[in-house]
Amino acid sequence: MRIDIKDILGKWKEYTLFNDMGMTVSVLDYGGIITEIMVPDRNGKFGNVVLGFKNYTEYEQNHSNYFGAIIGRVAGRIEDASFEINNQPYHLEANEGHHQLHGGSKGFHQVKWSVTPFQNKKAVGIRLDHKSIDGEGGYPGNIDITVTYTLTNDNKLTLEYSATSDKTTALALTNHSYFNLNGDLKNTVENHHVTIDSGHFVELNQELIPTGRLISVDETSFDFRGGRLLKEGFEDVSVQNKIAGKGYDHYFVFDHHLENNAVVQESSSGRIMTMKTDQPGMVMYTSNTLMDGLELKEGPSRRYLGVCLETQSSPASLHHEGFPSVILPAGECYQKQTVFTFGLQS
Ligand code: G6D
Repeated sequence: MRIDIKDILGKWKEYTLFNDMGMTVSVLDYGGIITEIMVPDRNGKFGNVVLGFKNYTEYEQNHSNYFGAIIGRVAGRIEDASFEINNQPYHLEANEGHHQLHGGSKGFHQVKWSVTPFQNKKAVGIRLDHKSIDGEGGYPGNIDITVTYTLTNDNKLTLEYSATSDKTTALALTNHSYFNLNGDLKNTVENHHVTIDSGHFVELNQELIPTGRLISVDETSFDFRGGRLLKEGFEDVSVQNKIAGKGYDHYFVFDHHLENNAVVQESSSGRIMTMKTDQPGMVMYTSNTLMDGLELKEGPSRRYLGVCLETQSSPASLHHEGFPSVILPAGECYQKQTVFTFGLQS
């Protein structure tokens, strides 16, 4: 196990974590961006299973896809870029129409995090720290945030998020990696077989804003409890698939009935990725609006090239009852964990 550190563009650092099995995870201090994850296929050939730019300056110049980045203060869309806490209204920066997406332009995806590498007998990783000041982006509270990426020899990548605020505020942190288990962008994720332990998802309106309704997945292309190919939601599209741009961009509420909250498999490579989290749900986004022609590490971008599993609570809770809350009371500790495990199908 080891950590290599590279200077990037004279202003950032990239930390590459190596375990003893050959798996590597590379992360920038800028945005906490995961730039590469190398895992083997069934023939032992290592390939990169996340989307990332070839030219790193693009991470700063083109935020619109949030490749690999830490997202916050609140991941997802906040309707009308506003909310109330204890009858106190807060007006945020509206960076998508009159709504806020992914914490606004001052979101955590564009922060240079303070990084501390660590290593012990069982693990190698980095701790990323950032202080978000009261009023930043319109949010209340001075918040100290720590995100930890840990790699172990069982090919698990553990993402841990902790934070405390001196005022009651809204917080929903996640990571916005786009996974593609084909490896090296050989194909889109249409052929990915996905299982999600969820019986309900959040209905969206035409602006991708939650309507306040939870919809049963029964008899729909959103029922992943028995597993299904992602392309079924790209072709035989329901109204909700159409609203998302002929795919998925929806929050799934976990039932916690299955061993894993989600499983992604790709048959030609034999790769499998399981995801376990203590979060109440996740947004699955299938890069429906990923534009063509961006220069990624292994080739040009195109639609459906990656699938994001953005574990989080739901910002719909700021405007509707019955959704997993994003409110963090003053002085309470926000503590969340998501584990991605990479392996081969038996
Ligand atoms: C689109 O609606 C989607 C978001 O969910 C995603 O995070 C973003 O692209 C990258 O806006």
